[in-house]
Amino acid sequence: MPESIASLAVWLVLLAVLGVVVARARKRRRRARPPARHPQETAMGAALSRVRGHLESVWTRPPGSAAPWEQMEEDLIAADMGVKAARRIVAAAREAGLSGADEIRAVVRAELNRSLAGYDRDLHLDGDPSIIVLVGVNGAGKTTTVAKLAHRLAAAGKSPLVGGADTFRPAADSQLKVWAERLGVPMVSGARGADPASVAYDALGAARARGADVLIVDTAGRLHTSHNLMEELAKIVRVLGRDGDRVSEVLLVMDATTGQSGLAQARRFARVGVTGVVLTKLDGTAKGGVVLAIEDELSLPVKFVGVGEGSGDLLPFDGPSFVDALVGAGAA
Ligand SMILES: Nc1nc2c(ncn2[C@@H]2O[C@H](COP(=O)(O)OP(=O)(O)OP(=O)(O)O)[C@@H](O)[C@H]2O)c(=O)[nH]1
Ligand SMILES: [Mg+2]
Repeated sequence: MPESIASLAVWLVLLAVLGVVVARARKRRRRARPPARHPQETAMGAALSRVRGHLESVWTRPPGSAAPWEQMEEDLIAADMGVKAARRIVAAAREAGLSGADEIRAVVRAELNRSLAGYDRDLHLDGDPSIIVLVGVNGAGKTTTVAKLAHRLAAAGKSPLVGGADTFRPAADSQLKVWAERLGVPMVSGARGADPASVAYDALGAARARGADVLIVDTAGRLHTSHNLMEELAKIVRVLGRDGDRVSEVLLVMDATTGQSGLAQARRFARVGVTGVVLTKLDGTAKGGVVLAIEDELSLPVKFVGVGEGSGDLLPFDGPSFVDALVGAGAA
């Protein structure tokens, strides 16, 4: 039937033309769309929305009204920046004799950037395998952060192995096992009550045997009476270095929702040789300013922040994105 073949051909040509037109329109629309914001900025922005709320009163006060220095200091302290950082920031704006909201914002931005500059925030992975140990008080988010780091490193093409050296808390190893299975990452753990340092050492042996390039060790958080937690952690780090290996990173996991009171606890971990901080639960707090207090008081870099309970909810900490999220993106 030549007639129906001809009409079929016409339809096919029409469809092809339509396809080209639609594709071109889509391309034009894509080009017109503003560039997507960096996901880190938006996640950080969402995580810090409550802290930002504290600062809104400074930016939104009526034009011509006196700069509310005391209120501003209170707001910064309420965001848990610590008295030192809050005073420093207010003094900088005050000394500059500023009154306009935008000028104050620019000075606050510059002061925050200055405070956060100069820290080494890289995750150092040296050694074969590289060794990362996570420490922190109970409930801070260590086990979850082990999983998040494993996920992150695996996504970057590394082959992590996780070691469950929390042999104190009931079900600690099953919590980590669930994560390991979900992420498809190998895990070595010990029986409840086993020596955590031996478990960590076995995990190192397993990592070497399997050719894993990063070992991430989870530890207990609870202070228990028969052992001293700090002794236990120091022993883990010591034993991991027994055969000439070096622990690349000892990351102190801190819960942002505990704000300033977490600092006193954190100081006790100093003797374990902490190299950096992971600040968790930044998504659920108005106290994200504690990053400044941590760096002021502990002289430790915040290397990562946790912004949720999922394996992808760990962001490398970046000073300028944090400042943008806090005071809004803009000049200066
Ligand atoms: N919203 C939110 N929740 C988190 C984050 N990190 C961890 N959590 C939650 O905090 C709770 C405690 O986390 P864990 O990882 O078990 O904490 P831990 O430090 O290992 O606790 P212990 O082993 O008991 O010392 C869990 O419910 C986690 O899902 C985060 O960044 N944001
Ligand atoms: Mg745990």
